[in-house]
Amino acid sequence: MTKRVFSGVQPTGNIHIGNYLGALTQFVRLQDGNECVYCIVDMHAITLPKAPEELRDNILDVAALYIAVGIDPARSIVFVQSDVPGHAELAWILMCNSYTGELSRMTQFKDKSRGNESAPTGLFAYPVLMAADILLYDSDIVPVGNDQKQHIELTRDIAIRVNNKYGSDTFVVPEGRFLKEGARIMSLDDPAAKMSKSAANSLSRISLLDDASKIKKAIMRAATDSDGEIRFDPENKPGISNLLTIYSVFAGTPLADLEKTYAGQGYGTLKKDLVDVVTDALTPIKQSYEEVRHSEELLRILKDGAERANAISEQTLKRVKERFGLGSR
Ligand code: AQP
Repeated sequence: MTKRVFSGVQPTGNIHIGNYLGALTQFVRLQDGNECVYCIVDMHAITLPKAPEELRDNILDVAALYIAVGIDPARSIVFVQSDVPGHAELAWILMCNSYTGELSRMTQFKDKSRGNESAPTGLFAYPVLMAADILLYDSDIVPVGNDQKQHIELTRDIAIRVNNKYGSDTFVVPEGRFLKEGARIMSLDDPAAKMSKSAANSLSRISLLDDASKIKKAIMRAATDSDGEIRFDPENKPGISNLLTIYSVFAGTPLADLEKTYAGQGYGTLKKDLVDVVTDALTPIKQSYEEVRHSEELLRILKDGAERANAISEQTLKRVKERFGLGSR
């Protein structure tokens, strides 16, 4: 039976190779044999302050990058979250079925609110909006990076809780889909932290739209250790292991083969080759992005995607509201 796939990316800056390797490569592959719904989750992007013009640009950048990496709008639904009002509506219903205790345990909330006496309520409720995004489309599979594991578990908990109360077929209970390799690409300047769009140091990441000189600078300056041995050992050698992972996934070369190829060679040689591997992989993506980013076609894709997403969303909300006894009829 055809499965429904749902996932999204926040328009909080340019998509980086962590987003790409952990999530987007899965989005593309899962189009074969599944019904896919891919969202640009702009309402998540305003949980922290964001300039309106920048947000609007970022939304279209993410949409263009979706198409550029190989998401096919003829097969998959591609749309912007705020164009479908059902997300906010279902989020409220789910908020009434989730608890402050479980939300306080979310590590992403703890990280993003650290150092602030008071955080926006939306930042706290972010995982409930994410649960609504997923449950709204009766999604079976949610391809994401490892950092989203806790949020997927919470989504499942909420779905099961509601099903127990209002009927076992109120929601489809989704499953997260995580890759073995690439599910957590680490920051280039600090391999203890994950690569992130919003980290202050732009050399901590490689964005899909970076030019060759930025890619070179970021990789050549990437933090490593001082023992000089090229070995995959994330615990003791996180910097080199991160570079080997990026190399392995982009080139399609097993880690063990890379270890053999580079045995006895310096970190500089590995880094120089990795610059070429990443630059070659990103060049065609950048070209496709340029072709589509300012086209009328992109706006048409998003309009059509919103219509298709709305049609599914309305059906789910009708069912859920009936179960909850909401509305006048
Ligand atoms: N470093 C990463 N390695 C692998 N996968 C990653 N993802 C994020 N970072 C990595 C996955 O990319 C998808 C989209 O992420 P998102 O836009 O929802 O936001 P995020 O997880 O909060 O990612 P960022 O890049 O760190 O954004 P900011 O800085 O805005 O918080 C998700 O599937 C995510 O798991």
